[in-house]
Amino acid sequence: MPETAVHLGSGKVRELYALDEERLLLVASDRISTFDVVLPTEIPDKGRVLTGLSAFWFARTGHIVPNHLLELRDDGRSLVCRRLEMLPVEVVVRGYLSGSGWKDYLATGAVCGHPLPAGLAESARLPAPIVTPATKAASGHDENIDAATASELVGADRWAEAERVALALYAFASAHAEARGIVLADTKFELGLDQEGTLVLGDEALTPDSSRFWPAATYAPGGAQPSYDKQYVRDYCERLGWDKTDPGPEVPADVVAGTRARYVEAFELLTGLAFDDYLADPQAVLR
Ligand code: PZK
Repeated sequence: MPETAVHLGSGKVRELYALDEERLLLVASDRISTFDVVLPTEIPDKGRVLTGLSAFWFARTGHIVPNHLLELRDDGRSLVCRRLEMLPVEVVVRGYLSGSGWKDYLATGAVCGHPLPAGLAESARLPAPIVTPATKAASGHDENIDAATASELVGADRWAEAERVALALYAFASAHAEARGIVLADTKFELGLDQEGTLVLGDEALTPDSSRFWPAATYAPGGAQPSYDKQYVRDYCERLGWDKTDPGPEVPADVVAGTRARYVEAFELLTGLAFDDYLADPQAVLR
């Protein structure tokens, strides 16, 4: 009997379906967002790159925390997952000072309640990685909160466990990435509870959409770093003079091809697997 999937929701670039009471299907599209707007032009295979990377990390981090992955489908872009009760807090780990962390540091000298040394440059490596919780605000944007607020939302013991797991995942993945030429500046984890109340890693994990990937070769603190994957698209949009409101611009073929190549390059560096081999047999990423 064929499975019927009930559409539960759309993210900016992916779709969520219910397969049954216990299982969800996460489908990654080829849509790309920049400056918070989804562009009308797709990046071929982007969804497969992100799905393959997530599956790669899930297969290699089970010793740190269990995760929701049940099956990587042979289309290479969808994951069958255990249904969890998601925590109402996003768990961001930052190893470098960028984005909202840099803005908070400039304004207050701290990031989500973590005091930091004075005089750090934009994109500086932090003395040690920090966990900065966030919640989905009504605006749809993430809103940084402090650890006390996160503890109130999920309980102090659960928050302590989430912090410990997130730091261990970041330590594992950032060491792997940096050895392969990619700086994992920061990354966002979404955790949930299974039916036994065990903490489980959900969502996508350690992809360029849930993280900041920077090329290690050109890393230089003192300014914003180029994005490993989206820089061509951003540069094109800046050259156009687009006002960054919806709708975004169509992107020309050379920018699409360059961007696709960057996604594929990140996939190949991190997994050690040729992307064509992933397309031929997605299960290869789990071995
Ligand atoms: C869950 N989202 C985000 C929204 C998407 C994704 N394992 C899980 N159990 C229960 N809920 C979720 C998950 C996961 N992962 C994820 N919302 C709920 C989301 C829209 C589209 F693809």
